[in-house]
Amino acid sequence: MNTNIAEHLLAAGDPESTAYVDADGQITYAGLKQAAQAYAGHLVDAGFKPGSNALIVADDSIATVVAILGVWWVGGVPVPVSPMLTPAEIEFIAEDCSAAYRHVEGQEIKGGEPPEVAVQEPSDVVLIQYTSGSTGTPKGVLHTRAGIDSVLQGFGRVLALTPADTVLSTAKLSFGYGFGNSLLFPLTAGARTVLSAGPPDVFRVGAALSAHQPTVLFSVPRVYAALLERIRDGEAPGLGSLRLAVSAGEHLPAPMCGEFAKVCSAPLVNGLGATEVLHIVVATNGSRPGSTGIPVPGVRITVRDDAGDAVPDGVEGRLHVAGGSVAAGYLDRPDATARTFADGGAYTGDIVRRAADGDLEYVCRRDDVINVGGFKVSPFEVEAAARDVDGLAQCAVVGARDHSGLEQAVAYVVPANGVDPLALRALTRRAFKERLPAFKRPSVIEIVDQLPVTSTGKLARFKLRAPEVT
Ligand code: 3SK
Repeated sequence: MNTNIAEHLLAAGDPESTAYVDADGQITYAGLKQAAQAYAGHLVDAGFKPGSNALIVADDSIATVVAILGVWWVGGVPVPVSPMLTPAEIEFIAEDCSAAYRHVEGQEIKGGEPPEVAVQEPSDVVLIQYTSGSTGTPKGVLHTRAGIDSVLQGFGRVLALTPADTVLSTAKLSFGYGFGNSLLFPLTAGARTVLSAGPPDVFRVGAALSAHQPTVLFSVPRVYAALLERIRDGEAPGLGSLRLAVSAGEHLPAPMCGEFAKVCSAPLVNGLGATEVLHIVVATNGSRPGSTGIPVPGVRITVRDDAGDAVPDGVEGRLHVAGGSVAAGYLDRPDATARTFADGGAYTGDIVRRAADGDLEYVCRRDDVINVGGFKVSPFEVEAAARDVDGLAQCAVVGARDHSGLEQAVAYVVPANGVDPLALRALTRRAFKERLPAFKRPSVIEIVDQLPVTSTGKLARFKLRAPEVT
């Protein structure tokens, strides 16, 4: 096995086979290797040193994959970041990881002379992925070379991709789920991957399905819900080419899984993952409505109480993951690292229950984080964006389930005395638009007279979460 992860991934595919397709064209495995080596040469010319971090702020494209592989080739650490984040968020991350180089969207690369491939040891940190916790301050998750191998031997074996597969992921490379889907797994298998830039709306996904006939689709429940709605409306988006569909990022409601099985012969595998454990660590064996699945190879799961002790089957508790894909911790965050990476593994922040047969059932998040289509949103960050809106007395943001069982961010807003509720709603919406990236903005703003409180006078978020959003 090659020690350098880029060399390892680039060695897998048939040199003449197509590795990637994007809106501008396609590239073979041989072409990808050449482009990554040339990018690596450019990095050396630019003074980039092995072990340094390179921020990659770009949507999915062949150029983005080339940049990631080029950084790896010279022993650097790619830090993929979504271009959907605000400039302030991107600056924060650049500083936080002391980025020595930035690759940005549309950047013209003058390839340099191909340099020597760098050695990467199993314990070397080779990838930093940022995740927002309940506070909204992004934390860099440190993944090792060995961690990547573990995930390839873990969920990679469940997928069993082959060179005959064409992969399409609606989750982007800048998110943990998409990084595995569109880069780690298909390259290792020598498969062909379709990269689609722009928001992963159902029409774009439908068009990509029809145009590229993928055999494997990775997506999130809300995109599957939209695809099912189109099918119900008689607008078939072409699921016929699929041999496998994977749903992760957020909880998959049981009826949706059941409905998918009726319209598509491919199984819909439900997976649970987290950036802290690199990718999916629990997955169903085929379509199993209501189930979150069993551990993937190499992963040990326990359900624990607040003290870290295992709870009996049938009792809900914190999901604890142990195995090789557990990250080395957060970058420069010793306290958060100690809280999350504890007891010989990592806590994902999910509450689950295990049945006697080992099957896990998802219950909820343990913290206040809102999961909107796989994007983890801090309610406090959203509330802060509304804080100085004129005429706003109080604001609380929670996740509430809609009619299809998917979580939406809902802002409850209390007007100050005498303020027109409609005008306040418009002002609040504008503040969210100006200050937050689209995926963090509440889809509903409810005007209420007051916010519910507990007996000790604290905000009772659980009372706001209960109603269904229509
Ligand atoms: O759901 C997530 O947050 C996730 C993160 C990384 C990799 C895979 C998944 C599903």
